[in-house]
Amino acid sequence: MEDRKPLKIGITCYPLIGGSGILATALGHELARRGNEVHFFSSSRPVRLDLSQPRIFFHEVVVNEYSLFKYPDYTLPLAVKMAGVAREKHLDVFHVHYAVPHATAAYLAVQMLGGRSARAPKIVTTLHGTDTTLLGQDPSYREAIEHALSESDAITTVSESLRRETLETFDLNKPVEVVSNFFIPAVPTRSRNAVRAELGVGEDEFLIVHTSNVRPPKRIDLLLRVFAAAQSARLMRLLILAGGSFAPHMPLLEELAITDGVIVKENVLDVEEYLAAADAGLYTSESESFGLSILETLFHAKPVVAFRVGGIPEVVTDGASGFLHPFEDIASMSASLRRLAESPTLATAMGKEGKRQAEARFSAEKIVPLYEEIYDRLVPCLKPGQSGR
Ligand code: GMT
Repeated sequence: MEDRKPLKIGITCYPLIGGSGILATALGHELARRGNEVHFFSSSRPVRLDLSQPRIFFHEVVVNEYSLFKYPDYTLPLAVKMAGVAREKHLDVFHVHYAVPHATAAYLAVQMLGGRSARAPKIVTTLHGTDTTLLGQDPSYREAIEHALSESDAITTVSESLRRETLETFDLNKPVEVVSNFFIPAVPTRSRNAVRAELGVGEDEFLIVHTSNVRPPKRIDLLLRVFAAAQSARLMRLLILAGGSFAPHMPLLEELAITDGVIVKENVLDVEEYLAAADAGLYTSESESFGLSILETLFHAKPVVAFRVGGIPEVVTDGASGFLHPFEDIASMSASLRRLAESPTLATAMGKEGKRQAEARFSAEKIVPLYEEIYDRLVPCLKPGQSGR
């Protein structure tokens, strides 16, 4: 870290609740802490971005709603903003998180700067999941994503599973590298008892936590059905930290008669104190390239019960840090929850093992240098005495 030349890096991401924006923000913070200058591009300040940190800058992309346009355009103002800042600040790298439309905007920005040359920023595109698994299959997007990836100088995915899917989906002219997600847990500001008191959950109750954007791939229907089937001698509660409206799922809560057991909190930005106050995590996604929320749960020493889909088996070790089950196997999943609820010793031991594995494999110290190595490989070396472009 000490003997490398700090770089000027432009990070483009979505600003609101979503794994790719959260990861991009944490990466920017770490890169700046390590001496790099980091410029964020987004339509509003990413929710977790701390602008008081040295070497962090934010460039808002303003979308004009011209009356001629039926749909506002974001890609062109983003590209123009990226080109303008790169020109003025001499950026070395554009690191875009989530291909659509960020990788295309980066390509356009480089074209506006005169095309690929030693002076234009290098483009690193990190695929996060649905940009490959959903949009990559959509005929209206596939070719544009493939083009932007082919014009990127490096492509990364957040798991081996997403790498395989990317290679199956797109015809690419360069390798796809895996750089896993990472997480830095915050120190909770409230005690477990204080958080449980706020939720109305007793110390002896088994508190299961689920945190997600509650969009269709998260399969909230299965989440509720697993919880409904899991009731045991020990009182169980399910806390859902929803990064969006939970209203569409309320009828199923009532149909399953679990309204009293389920606590829903919408648009919670600071999920960590709730993770720390829980006893286990439950995730029922039908596809998940990595599962950043799952990693956050492991970092708070809670065992995770999930389906064996996508990149989740790269994050959770079945039988050690949690239990993985075939997709839609509600009965075996609810049995695992009961097992954890009825054996606090097992739940604590698995939680500790999950935290140990998460720290060993997905810490910032381990992952962030992997991105720096990619940047350093792409950016032309300066001669001694030169400070930057
Ligand atoms: O979960 C989402 O739909 C949001 C999406 C995103 O790009 O913000 O999440 C994806 O990226 C996360 C960060 O890399 C991954 O942890 C999630 O697994 C991934 N989601 C899916 O693959 C469905």
